[in-house]
Amino acid sequence: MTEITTIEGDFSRPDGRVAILCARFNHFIVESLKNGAVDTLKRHGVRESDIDLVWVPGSFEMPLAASRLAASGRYVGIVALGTVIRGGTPHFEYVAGECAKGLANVSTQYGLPVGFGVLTVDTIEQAVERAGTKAGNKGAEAAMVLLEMISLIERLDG
Ligand code: INI
Repeated sequence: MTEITTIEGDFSRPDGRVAILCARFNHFIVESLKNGAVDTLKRHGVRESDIDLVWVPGSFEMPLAASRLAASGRYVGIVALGTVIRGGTPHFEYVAGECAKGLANVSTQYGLPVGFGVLTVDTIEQAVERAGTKAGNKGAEAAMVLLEMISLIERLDG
């Protein structure tokens, strides 16, 4: 009987630089997501000197900046952090949709892992809950996912 080969990533220190891409809109939430992501990367051995922090005005602008970061070839992965809060108009759908779709496109187009830590919530309270309070820190979670995906991609390529 043949054995099943399992291939999966772990959370070991990546061999290269990581970009944290942050949207300034709803800054007080994104700052907490960023702190969670930095803390997670450092706890897994990533040096501060191997982290670049890039700010864009809003989540809508993230895909373009991410594509430039990916095209530079300088990074093994990107953590994308933003907060889109639903208002009374359809604006939310456009910003959140384009952000998610654009980041997914960058990831597949460049073959570069992107940790998606963009909150899409109905209320500020839901955002606070996911930025280091009772529902954890989605920035930290996105950084963990990034580490696992960087490791997995290395193994798939190797
Ligand atoms: N950008 C966000 O990151 N979050 C939001 O909640 C948000 N809302 O609600 O408007 C938002 N809008 C700005 C948008 O990302 C662009 O910066 C803007 O439209 C200029 O291109």
